[in-house]
Amino acid sequence: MIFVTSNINKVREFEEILGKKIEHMNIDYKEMRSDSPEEIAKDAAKSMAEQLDKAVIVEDSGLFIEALKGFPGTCSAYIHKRIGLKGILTLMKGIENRNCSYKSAIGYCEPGGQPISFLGEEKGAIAEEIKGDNGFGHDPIFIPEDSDRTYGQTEEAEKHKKFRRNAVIKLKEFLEKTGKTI
Ligand code: ITT
Repeated sequence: MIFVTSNINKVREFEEILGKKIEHMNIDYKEMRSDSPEEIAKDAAKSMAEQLDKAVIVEDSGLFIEALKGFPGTCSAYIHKRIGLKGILTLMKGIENRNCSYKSAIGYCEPGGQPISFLGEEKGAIAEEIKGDNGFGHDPIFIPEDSDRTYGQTEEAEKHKKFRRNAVIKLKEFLEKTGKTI
């Protein structure tokens, strides 16, 4: 089984949650267009499983901001590269409703099989300014529910992120139930 991703931070977080090293391949695969991270993860898992002729896991994640009707959502990586954290804060200037959620969808597929997905979600708020340099991506502007600090301000942020942990735990339980190992 192989984790296909171009994002080494995701590999580190999966390994932290699973407590073991996992095999990964750095492939920047094409993503279908959809508002659903689960749909994207399933589609990518299926095409990579056929291409590599191996059981594959992929992960599609993103930040969904309520006041921006779910933007940047499944376009999070693209938007992050283009306008960065400052761009998101500019879009959110003067907006009182800072509610958002982070989603992580893991897609799993075996060659010739049907893809399945596991979703992890976590509610939070968009910070007023960029804070901290732990973690990666949107961590310096994401304040998890019941906290007043961003994940950027949280030491060993990877140990605390519920959205990725919940998705990885669901995958792990599925694999254990079906007698497979990661
Ligand atoms: P893949 O090759 O696995 O697709 P990617 O980085 O392009 O890598 P996504 O398409 O899932 O991944 O994009 C999600 C983006 O959301 C990612 O580029 C980061 O900017 C951000 N992101 C993902 N996980 C995050 C996390 O735990 N904390 C903060 N930001 C995160």
